[in-house]
Amino acid sequence: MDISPIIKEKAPIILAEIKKAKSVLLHCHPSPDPDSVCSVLAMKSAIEQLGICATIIRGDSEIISDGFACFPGIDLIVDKSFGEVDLKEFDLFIILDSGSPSMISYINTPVFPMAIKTIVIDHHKSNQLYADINLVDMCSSTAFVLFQLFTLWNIKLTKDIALNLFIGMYTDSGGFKYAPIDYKVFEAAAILTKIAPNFVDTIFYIENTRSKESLYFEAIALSSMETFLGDNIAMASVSFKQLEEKHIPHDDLHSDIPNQLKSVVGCNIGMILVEREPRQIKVSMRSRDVEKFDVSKLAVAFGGGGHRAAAGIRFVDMSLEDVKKVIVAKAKELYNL
Ligand SMILES: [Mn+2]
Repeated sequence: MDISPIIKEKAPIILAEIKKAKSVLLHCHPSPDPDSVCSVLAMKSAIEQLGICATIIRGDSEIISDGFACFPGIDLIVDKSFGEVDLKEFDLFIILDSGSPSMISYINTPVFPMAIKTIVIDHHKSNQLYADINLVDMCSSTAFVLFQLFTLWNIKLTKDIALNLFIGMYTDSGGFKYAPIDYKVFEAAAILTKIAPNFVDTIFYIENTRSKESLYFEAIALSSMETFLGDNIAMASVSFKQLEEKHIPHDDLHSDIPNQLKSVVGCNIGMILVEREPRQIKVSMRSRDVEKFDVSKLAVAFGGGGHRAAAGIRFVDMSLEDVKKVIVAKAKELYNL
């Protein structure tokens, strides 16, 4: 199995830090996706195999999606936000799948360096390398970075670890279809699915636990579609008022809308603007041409982050109309439209 050179270089350094620790803290990032949750669950199991304690906190999001109920170990996540943690109880914080301190907590953003040793393990191009030790490999998922680390550390891939790693790799790559993806990911997937053949049931469960509110949300979003800059940008937007009218909770705001928008020929960037709270707007973007339309550039210009193909931004104290204007103006400049 080919292992990425940067992972080979950092693997022994990170392992030495874990072995020195007595108690390790792990977190789910705000609005956690399966790569965030499955990666921390797999990491907790691996750390425990090494004979060391590990605690996962749920982080900013009050509820973890119903679709994740079948992830092995999900019940072990402690119901605490980052602000509720006493750092004195830990001597190492391993930060997974989080490109910036605001992905540890948006509500209670930590300041670095922290009072305890910190390690970042991530795959986001925009990662700010803010911890004491940073391992950022720009592959398809954090779970895939962990698969390689665990191989080097000789961690036994139990059925639970294998299922969590597989689900993180599968979902973050859109079902093995988003770049960067190559034979190495499939080699890893082959090893993991041999150990955890029940992966199909888990995928079915994730994809078939939708609420009707999440469909209302998609309906509102799609019917709001507008295009800008000669159709290069296709944008959907949903206001706080609309969320209230249909009683749509924050939990149901995940969607595939930006991907659907960028699937139209000529629409090179698909994006959705959601006013989650009055005048607080979350933007998710997808690119259909990562060479010409690297959306991480647009995100970083507004303090956001992500990858060339998928990125996000949060705006505070701005109206939907103003956010649209500033994004379109910046896109015009960045992409010479
Ligand atoms: Mn990820």
